[in-house]
Amino acid sequence: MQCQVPAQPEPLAVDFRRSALLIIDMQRDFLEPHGFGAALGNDVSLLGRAVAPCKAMLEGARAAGILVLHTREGHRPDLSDAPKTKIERGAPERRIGVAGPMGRILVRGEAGHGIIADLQPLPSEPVIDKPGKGAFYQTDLELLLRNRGIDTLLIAGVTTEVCVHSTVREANDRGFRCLVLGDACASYHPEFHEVGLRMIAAQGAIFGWVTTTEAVLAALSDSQAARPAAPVETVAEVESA
Ligand code: TIU
Repeated sequence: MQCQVPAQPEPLAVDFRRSALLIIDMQRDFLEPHGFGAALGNDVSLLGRAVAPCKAMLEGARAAGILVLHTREGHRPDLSDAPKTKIERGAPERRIGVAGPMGRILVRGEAGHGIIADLQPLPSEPVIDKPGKGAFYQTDLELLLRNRGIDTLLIAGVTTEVCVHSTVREANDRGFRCLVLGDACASYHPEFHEVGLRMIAAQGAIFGWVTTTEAVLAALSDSQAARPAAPVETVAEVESA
């Protein structure tokens, strides 16, 4: 059933049965002190504002039976999947692979690479480990979505102008409709967050649509209320069975 979700630049008709929630890189390395985000010189506390909206959307999606996928940016312990140009960025003592307070920075299996406690994936929810900023680059995300008949992505996570943007652009080019939950995304640079969201919705939704968690949850609730009740067997049908 199609449901209108208020959004920029215009309302979007969404069929929640063909939609998935994609939560991008809500990892300790980006949100907590001493991880990769901090190593790059950022104030990681600025990302905290996205946690409550992400959690509300996660709970709403789970309750409605919407497919939820999580992504994590990070690399193999031997860093063989990390381009030299990515490793060599930033101060030498705080680069990818270097030991930090939460383990080796942005390395799979280390504490900092994990998803924050508030948004822990359920065992049934796919976790996409990605070596790049975009979630489609060198991952099986597209295969998982196509096999489930998904055509619309509800997108949340960090950071707005980096991994969220890269993923929205990749998804848009692959024919997925992206509905970005602006309040469930965040950036170390509030101005980049604002402009990043505007860039997505500009030019008649050049990359996608931008909305709020509240608007999606309200539309989801409406769509469930409007769902036709299961057919009730008549007495005649029961007796003839
Ligand atoms: N630095 C920054 O803003 N972001 C990243 O490096 N990765 C993600 O956005 N996940």
